[in-house]
Amino acid sequence: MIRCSGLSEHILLLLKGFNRAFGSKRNKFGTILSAKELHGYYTPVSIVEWVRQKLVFVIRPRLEAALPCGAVFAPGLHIPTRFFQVINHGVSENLMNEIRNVMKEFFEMSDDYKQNLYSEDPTKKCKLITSDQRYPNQKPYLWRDALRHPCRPLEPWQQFWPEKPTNYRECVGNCTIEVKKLASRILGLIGEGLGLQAGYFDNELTESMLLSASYYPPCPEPSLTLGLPKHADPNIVTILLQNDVYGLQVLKDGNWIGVDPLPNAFVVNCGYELQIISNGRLKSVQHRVITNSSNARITAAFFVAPLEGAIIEPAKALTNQIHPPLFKSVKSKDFLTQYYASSDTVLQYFKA
Ligand SMILES: O=C(O)CCC(=O)C(=O)O
Repeated sequence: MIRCSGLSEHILLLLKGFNRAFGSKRNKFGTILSAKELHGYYTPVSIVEWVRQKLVFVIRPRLEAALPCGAVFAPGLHIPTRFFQVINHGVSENLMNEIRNVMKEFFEMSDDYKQNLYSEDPTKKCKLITSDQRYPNQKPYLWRDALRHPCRPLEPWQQFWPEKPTNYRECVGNCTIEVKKLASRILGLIGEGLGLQAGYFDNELTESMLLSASYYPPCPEPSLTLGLPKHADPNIVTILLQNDVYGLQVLKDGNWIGVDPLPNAFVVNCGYELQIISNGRLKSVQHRVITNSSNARITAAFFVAPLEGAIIEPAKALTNQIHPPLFKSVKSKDFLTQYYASSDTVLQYFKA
């Protein structure tokens, strides 16, 4: 029988200011910097300016009103470039709460129901996976359950999504529509910053979307586990909804930097396929998730991705004699196959 990690025997404590209280210290997975140490990296900038100037660190909007989508860098954050949080993004607070609740309800449902969705079949599109099965052989041990399924195009996938909680399909469907709109706006700004023609990403480059909802239960031995190991995403852009429990960290110059959850913010990060299209100007950033002993962390990651047949290559407008293409053209499907075989070394297979 599978043991989908349950929360019931644990007491929920609200975790606040966890990262700030951390200070700078080393654990077996690397150095964790405190917010104070990161203060010098604080640079206000809009998304367009950020991409244009290729700034190293981005945090807040200089001119909130100048952002066409109204999305702003959330105040008070210290996150390396290509990884940022947006607030005022247009997705309603109600919908964000609904999706958090529906995911919580799903992961806390009985194993009897969830085990029907569980699968180790790599070809199965809608499935629940858990780190338990491979636990004895993992290094480090992983501590996560995840529900993954394609969510765009809505048809034909919606029929394969969980039937319970009863509002799952409607809620995830609505959220997918809103997240897609947000992704289009953000990619519009990124395209503008790169100097690409308007609507560059409004096509097969962003027509697919995968949802990966993660549940990281409280862990009795956080120092021995990770929720997710170090990795960078393969796709165009990832939009992540977190609950209020800290766990996400981003790698910058050998240091792990915590991404404190902000109320109703989405975390946005670039994937390898955007790195190729931008001819290396936007780099996919490695990140990981740590565990904690008190609170369950729940997240929903929407991976905005190209259709399988879409060609991924450096945008013509970004290459010339001085800036030759750094990458070869590749079909998105073939890129993903290589990514799953080689993970963080994937780009070396497609160097021009
Ligand atoms: O759960 C998170 O905070 C990050 C999820 C993530 O990185 C992933 O699903 O690839």
